[in-house]
Amino acid sequence: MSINPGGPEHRPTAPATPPTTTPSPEPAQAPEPQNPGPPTKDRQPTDAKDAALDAVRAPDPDGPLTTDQGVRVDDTDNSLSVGDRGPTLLEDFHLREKLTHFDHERIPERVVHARGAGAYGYFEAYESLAEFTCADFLQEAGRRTPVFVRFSTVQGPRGSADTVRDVRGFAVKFYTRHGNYDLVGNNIPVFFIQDAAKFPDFVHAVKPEPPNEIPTGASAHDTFWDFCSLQPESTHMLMWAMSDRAIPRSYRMMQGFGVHTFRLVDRSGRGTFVKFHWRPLLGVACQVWDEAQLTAGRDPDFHRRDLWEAIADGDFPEYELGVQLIPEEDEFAFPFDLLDPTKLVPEELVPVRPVGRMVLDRNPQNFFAETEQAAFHTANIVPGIDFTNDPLLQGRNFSYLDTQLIRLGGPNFSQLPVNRPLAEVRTNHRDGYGQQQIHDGPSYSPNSLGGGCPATMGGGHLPEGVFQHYQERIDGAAVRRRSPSFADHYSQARLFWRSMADWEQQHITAAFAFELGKVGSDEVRRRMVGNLVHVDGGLAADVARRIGVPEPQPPFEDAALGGDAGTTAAADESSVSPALSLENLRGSGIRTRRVAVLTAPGVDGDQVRAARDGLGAEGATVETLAAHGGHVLAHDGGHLPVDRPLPTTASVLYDAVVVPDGCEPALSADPDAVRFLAEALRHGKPAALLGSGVELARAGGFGAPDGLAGVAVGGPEEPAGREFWDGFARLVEHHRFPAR
Ligand code: HDE
Repeated sequence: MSINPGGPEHRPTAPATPPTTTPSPEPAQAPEPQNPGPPTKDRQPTDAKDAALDAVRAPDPDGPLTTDQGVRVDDTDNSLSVGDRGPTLLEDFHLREKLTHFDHERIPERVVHARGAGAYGYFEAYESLAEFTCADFLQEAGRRTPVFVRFSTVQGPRGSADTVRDVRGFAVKFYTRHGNYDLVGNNIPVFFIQDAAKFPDFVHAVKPEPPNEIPTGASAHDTFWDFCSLQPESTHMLMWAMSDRAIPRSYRMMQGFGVHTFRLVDRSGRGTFVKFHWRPLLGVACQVWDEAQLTAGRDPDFHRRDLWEAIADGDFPEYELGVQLIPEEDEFAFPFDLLDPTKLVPEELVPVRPVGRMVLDRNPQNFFAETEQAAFHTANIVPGIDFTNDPLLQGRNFSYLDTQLIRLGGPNFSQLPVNRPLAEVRTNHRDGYGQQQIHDGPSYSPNSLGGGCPATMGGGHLPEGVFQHYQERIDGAAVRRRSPSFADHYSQARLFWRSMADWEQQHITAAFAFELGKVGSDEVRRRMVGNLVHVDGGLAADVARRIGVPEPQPPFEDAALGGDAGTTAAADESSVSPALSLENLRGSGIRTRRVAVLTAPGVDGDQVRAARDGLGAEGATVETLAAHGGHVLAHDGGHLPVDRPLPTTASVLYDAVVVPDGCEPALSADPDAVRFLAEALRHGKPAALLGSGVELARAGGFGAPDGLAGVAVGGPEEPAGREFWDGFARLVEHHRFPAR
């Protein structure tokens, strides 16, 4: 047997800090997680939010059909007409109600982040962060707070494919005892623009082009690159968007970031700057570009399905929340502005401190009611958390409320079950579309009638749980201009580039070449190459060559941007940030990795069983594929159950492949099987080839498969015992061998 692990050594992520005490008996507390599967009317609620939702869950109707008014219906299949072949009568109120309701079933999709998937779960604090914040969910080790999370793509409409090259949204709603807190982040720690005023321009540029609404779910088109080439502040984010971060393997395997610098505020009103990070326990894993494109065709719901199935199977996705804490007195200690959302704080300068974990343990019951109607808002903050003057964040604080008004049809969307806080709500707001509450008493303040007005707590020492804005001293003239401290657009783009492994740099170069290769305007392509010169001359030259525009020549001056516009000498040009490389973000173990075993009549049944047992014992999902469904006849006369017929699936839906002995010449004669393995090998996936299994690789054009990184070759005699599968599991753990 030979196992060629290739690539640098695996580095596991740091273990999560375990909670030090037991959960507190708070009302918003969740009992021990269990796999509830899709909710049923009989199961116990998993936490306080789940229990609250129970009150509005409509069970599968059991009993006679009625109208909206509760009138029992005699027939819902035939409309009321004059005779058998005559016109339909207007008095058929059931028909009219049925059609009217149907006609109004759609609401506007989100203007960005329209495509998404949601899940419930809980956040559990590791320790008290009371030294820095009075936020309820961070006060006590073990305290659990229910959450709802929505992951999304940005550019495509609701029905677009999951695996497009795009930023992913990572929005978390914490139902805390002091009200709802929304952390509306992305899987990339910086953004394309610095000021909210540019957001409509940016989105108009990246969305499909107006005349023909093309392309769907893609940024590889003229208007996007036109905008970016003229807006150098987008360069750092472009480096991330062209990296494999923009084609995640799964929502369960991507990081999340709050992006902006926020503020934690303690009981005494003292502020500390904070950057939020989510880190997936399974490690960060991405697809390769060809794989992502093929997946979009084979299973456009790839990420949505993956999340749903993992939760339904009890493999609850888990993420660790980390914070970078920056004392207020260090506000100006960095060579960039903390308020600039195109910059990150390198982890080597300010380490990420783990403060808790989030577990997603419950699928929604109804996509529309819960995931589609979930309304996130950056201004939903709670005591202990506050904003900064990041101009992008300030604009978001207006935009999210505004967008819900049109999307959810009025001001009462907070009363929708998924949005309803667990904390008590008592306001003087009244009326409006879709009002769900029957209010009593006066709705103004102050009042002396009725039960008196809801109390406020202004001034002096505030009791726990009352929000008071951070008292920042602000003094200045009203100006319309970008702060000079935001002018450096390239130092961190260069830092990112320098921090990438060779294969990551190759993928970034190829992605720029792909995207710009699809741009029709020669001027835009040249200008963009000119922009990349400021990141790396070699990158710019490589891209230029591939897309057929003149290569920039050293000393890499860019006329369009005026020399080295926007760079500063302040940044250390030799530093790297290892934390940015995917090499250092791999997970450990193979839990939930999908492994395909290709079989044909005559297959060595012992090897198939050994693969299933060996990899399955480590938590992988192992599936047996054959040309047809049912069973496949093994060499020993046994019948092996087939999980999926080959024509219904594809290698892009798996993480690794096993080809046992005994399947030749059948497999090599089957184009689906040949393609399956060849594609997996091209995409850098681990493969185990046993005995004649190597023939299938040869049939796919891989002449010497045993020399390939990530390929384990075993002899025919080998029923492939523990040692072999342990070794192969380590290859699967490595996930991809992109240098292949
Ligand atoms: Fe958003 N963004 N955004 N955004 N955003 C929306 O709100 C907006 C920005 C993000 O799963 C919209 O409810 C402006 C940064 C996520 O429901 C809208 C600006 C980051 C989601 C909106 C930004 C995000 C949205 C559309 C610049 C990462 C999906 C529907 C000033 C930190 C939330 C909606 C969900 C959604 C506006 C920039 C993340 C229109 C004006 C930066 C994850 O309000």
